[in-house]
Amino acid sequence: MSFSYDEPQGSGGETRQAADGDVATLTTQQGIPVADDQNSLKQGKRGPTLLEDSHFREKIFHFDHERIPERVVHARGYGAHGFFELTDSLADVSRADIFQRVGERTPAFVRFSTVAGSKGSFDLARDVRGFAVKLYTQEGNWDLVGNNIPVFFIQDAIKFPDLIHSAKPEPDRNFPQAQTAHDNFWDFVSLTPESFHMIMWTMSDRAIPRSFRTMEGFGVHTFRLLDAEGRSTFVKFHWKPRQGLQSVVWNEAVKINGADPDFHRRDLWDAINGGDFPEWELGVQLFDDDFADGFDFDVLDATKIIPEELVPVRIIGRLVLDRVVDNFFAETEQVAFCTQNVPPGIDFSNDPLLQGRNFSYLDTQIKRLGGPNFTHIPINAPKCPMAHFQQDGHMAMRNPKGRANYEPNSWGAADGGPREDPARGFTSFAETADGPKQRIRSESFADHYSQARQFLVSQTPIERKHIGDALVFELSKVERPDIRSRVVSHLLNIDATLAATVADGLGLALPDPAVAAREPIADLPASDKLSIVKNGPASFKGRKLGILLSDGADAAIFTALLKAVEKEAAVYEVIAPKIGGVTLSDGTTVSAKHKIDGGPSVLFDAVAILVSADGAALLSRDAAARDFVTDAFAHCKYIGIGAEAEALFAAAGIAEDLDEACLPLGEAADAAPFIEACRALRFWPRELAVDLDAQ
Ligand code: HDE
Repeated sequence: MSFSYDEPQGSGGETRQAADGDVATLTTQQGIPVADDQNSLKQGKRGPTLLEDSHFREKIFHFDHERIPERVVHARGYGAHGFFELTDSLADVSRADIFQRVGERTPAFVRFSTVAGSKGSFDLARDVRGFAVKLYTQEGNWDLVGNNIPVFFIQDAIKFPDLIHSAKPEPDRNFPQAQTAHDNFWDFVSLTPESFHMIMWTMSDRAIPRSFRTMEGFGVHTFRLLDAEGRSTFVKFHWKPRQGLQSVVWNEAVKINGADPDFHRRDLWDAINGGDFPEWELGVQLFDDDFADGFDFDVLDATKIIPEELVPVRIIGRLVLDRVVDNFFAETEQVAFCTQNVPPGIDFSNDPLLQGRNFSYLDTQIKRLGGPNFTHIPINAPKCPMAHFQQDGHMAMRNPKGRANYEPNSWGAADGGPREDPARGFTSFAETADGPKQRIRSESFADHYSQARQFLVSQTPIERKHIGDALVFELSKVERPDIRSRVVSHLLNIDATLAATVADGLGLALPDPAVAAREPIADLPASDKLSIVKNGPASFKGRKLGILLSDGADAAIFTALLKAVEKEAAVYEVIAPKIGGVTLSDGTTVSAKHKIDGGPSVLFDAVAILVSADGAALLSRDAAARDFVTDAFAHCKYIGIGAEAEALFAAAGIAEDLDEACLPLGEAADAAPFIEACRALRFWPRELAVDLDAQ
């Protein structure tokens, strides 16, 4: 045993390690040393257990109370520590302390999540990903609680419970888990046309990211920055991954969820522990009232983006994740993000979704973490000085000393406690707001289709195809034909070809277009930034090669492959018929990370098959080995093929189909060109050859 309770976990502080040989004594929570942790106290050898056994009672009571309610949304998440470093000062537009001094680092904690699934669901659900960042600034915590998609399904927070109820498992049967492919979701969104821009994003490959490391993050709402004079500049926040954008394909996602439900958390854990620290640039889109007034859409409408072509993204810093948590519960589960946590110099806009969120998050944390003192939990505590008169409550850890616990008071500087500071303290933008009290949606929010179309036309052909495929898949799980038809009626207002493809895929007659709340403004120009394929990585760095080996595989080629992988700063894992590993042609042994059926090719970005003739003959008779190559092929991966591997491809029935992304690994000199080719990540033309829907 090597931990103590001296330092609260998640504080970043050192924990006391028992010296070698100096094993700590097991104690109760009260510190009483325990003599026997194997047997409860009984009356006689075979008699009843005694109520008197306080160690047993304490242990079981504590166990019974181990669970806290999971988050009502974003229950499944994974977090890591790091820092934000300012690279370009924003002092010209904001007095926020974090934006003043170039080069200064601010500690950060990030939690990524899926939205709909429960805590134990799988990582590769088709879903939005949460991208919540807590920045421990010197003027208090700033929580930028964003998503990996820059828009949202609804415009007003009052619809959030309905949206989430519709997406979660249906209440009578409690399925399906972690998916929107069911009647209730599509019923709700098809009756809520404002959701159709977001639907284009969630049906795109954005909703099945390859890794948390390869997705963007967005603050979504329009916020304000305030300078020292209280002048306001509107801002939208963007996190751009240095790793480039990358997603998986749907058939792969379905299989990854079975092969490794923890695919995304394992990926983050492995990358950080392997020293490959993921990094995002923080970008801001800054604009003023004139731009907002002249923009085709309302900047307060969270179902709209501001294309980067109209307002460029200015990069002002970088976020690096360089430390995994010490304890999942203490940090990732207990971290409590609140949109209303913004330091002086940042402020809210009137976006009705943001206004609603500012109420919801504090409320939900009090319920989830059991009381108002959740800010005393180390992961939530600010790292700057704090002083206030809030006191008591469950689990109060930090309590004020002295006599004054109110203000104003006349106890003087030493005993009187903290005082307000009008110059330094948080101030809100002095916005004028007037008008009748009413429940109304502004007319300026009414164009639901133009930006949905803009998103679609910004995609490459293969990405467009995936959107059509995803819609057909999801709607094929919807039982009521009238709901399917209603969805297609909205698609007709977005793109006639997409609507026709989806109707055809479902075997459905084309309905009339839905009646639009307002005529779409215009056919907006494509924006390259909206495509994943156009914003991929420049290298294979941080990607994973799966190397399928058999006994007798060529040692020189294997060594050359490892060198090429290392040069690219990529990683590899060996898959073999037996977990004990293989003996290569030169007699060296290589241990395996996976047995073949435990390491299917869906877990890798590219694969190489290095086998002997005997190995190929053996693997040809193995269904998992045949799946390994057919899946890699079907998922458009780059495949390196050793000289003897052909029999396996023949047995898998794809020997005749091999294309230019199936590269020879016949000699050591082939290794480097193969890894260089892998930079493209996928050979998309192949999908058109292997997918019946595309033919
Ligand atoms: Fe959330 N959301 N949300 N949300 N949200 C929560 O807070 C809510 C919305 C987002 O890793 C809850 O602590 C309302 C948009 C993330 O801990 C809850 C509305 C965006 C996370 C809540 C929204 C988000 C949450 C549940 C509509 C992207 C996970 C547990 C107005 C900009 C944070 C919790 C983490 C979590 C409410 C819409 C992002 C109930 C009412 C839009 C990343 O407070």
